[in-house]
Amino acid sequence: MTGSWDSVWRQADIATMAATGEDGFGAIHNGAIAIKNGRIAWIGPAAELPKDGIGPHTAMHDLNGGWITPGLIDCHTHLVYGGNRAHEFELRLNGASYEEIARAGGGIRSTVTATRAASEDELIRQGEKRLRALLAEGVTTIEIKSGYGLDLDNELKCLRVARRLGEQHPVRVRTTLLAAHALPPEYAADADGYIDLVCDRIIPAAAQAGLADAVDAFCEGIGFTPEQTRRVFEAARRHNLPVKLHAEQLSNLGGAALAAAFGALSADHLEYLDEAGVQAMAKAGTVAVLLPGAFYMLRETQLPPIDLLRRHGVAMAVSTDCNPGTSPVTSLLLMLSMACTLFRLTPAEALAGMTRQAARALGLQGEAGTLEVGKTADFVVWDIDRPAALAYQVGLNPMRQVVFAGRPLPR
Ligand code: DI6
Ligand code: FE
Repeated sequence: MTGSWDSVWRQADIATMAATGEDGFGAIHNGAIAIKNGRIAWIGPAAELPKDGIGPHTAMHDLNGGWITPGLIDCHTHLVYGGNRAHEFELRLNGASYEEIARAGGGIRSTVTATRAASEDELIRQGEKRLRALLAEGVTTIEIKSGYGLDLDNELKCLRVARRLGEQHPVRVRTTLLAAHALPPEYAADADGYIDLVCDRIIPAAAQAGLADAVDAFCEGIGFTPEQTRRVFEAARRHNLPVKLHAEQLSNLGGAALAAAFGALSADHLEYLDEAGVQAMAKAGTVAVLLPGAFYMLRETQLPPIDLLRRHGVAMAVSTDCNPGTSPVTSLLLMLSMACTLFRLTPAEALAGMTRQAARALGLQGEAGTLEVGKTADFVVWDIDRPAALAYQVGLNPMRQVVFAGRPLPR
């Protein structure tokens, strides 16, 4: 033992989410967590806590019940954007489909107009309202995509906003460049020309500025073809950036298998994924990111192939997809509930989906997502009597305390 611990948290049950033990939560009953330099230095049953780690300056936190989970990870969001699309929500409820609205120039493109018009400070102000809502439910790591700028300056602007949000709030931000999200109006008849711009200018500039941690694309009839997606992935590879993909959301173009062929961190949505795609993902270790908020908002009826994913051992993550069109959602706890009710995940699978598996979807599995020695001390104390209660009670926020990188946050 080199010096004493900075703090100890004890008298609570802990869902480490580490071992896939029998209960799926890796539970430690009446546990303790010791922190040194922002990392977990010891974790286990409180009765076994080594006494020699406790010194005169160790802050002792006695929790008197409740459960501790890893800080939640929202691994797929489009949190930075201008305006909103409540009007389209209304149109859809009056009978228009998402695809019809997109083809008529609405949809993503209307958000592009509002995002381009907004300054960085305005985007911060709008984004931080959504971010605060997520943090209030225990999110300590979030992925934020660009994808509403769709030109060099505006894509970089959105990535800078995402980075700044991470500097100004107690949250770890991973940024993803999603320039291949939709066709900007100035390239309306020239998708390949736009992909040239993405590959030759936007990806290199984002990589050089250190603004992107990964690259994503929307492979879909209303997005980009597999061939165009492949070009985006090749450009990402040239710049040593890992890839992810919006795949098989509205139709099956084989996007997930393509992503897997590039060793993608994740393939996301996946309602129309087939068994060949599942097998390719299993082989590559690509995480399936499930987005029940978009499924719900689009009143989708085709379920992602959960049983196939399970059977082939593909890791399943769960996220908000926070975006103005198909998932204006800023509650990860609601997604936990919906992953159970709509997708029939067990509470343990769903919670793993926003902790251990979400960390994998971001390439952060060595750092976050589980409570284990050496990992960053990001965790949440909840006023619940079993972890399933997080998915069961809708609209009641049982969060008591967040610890981020070892620091207790004010509530
Ligand atoms: N799939 C989605 O669900 C979001 N983007 C995507 O590629 C929707 C984005 C939007 O409608 O603004
Ligand atoms: Fe998305």
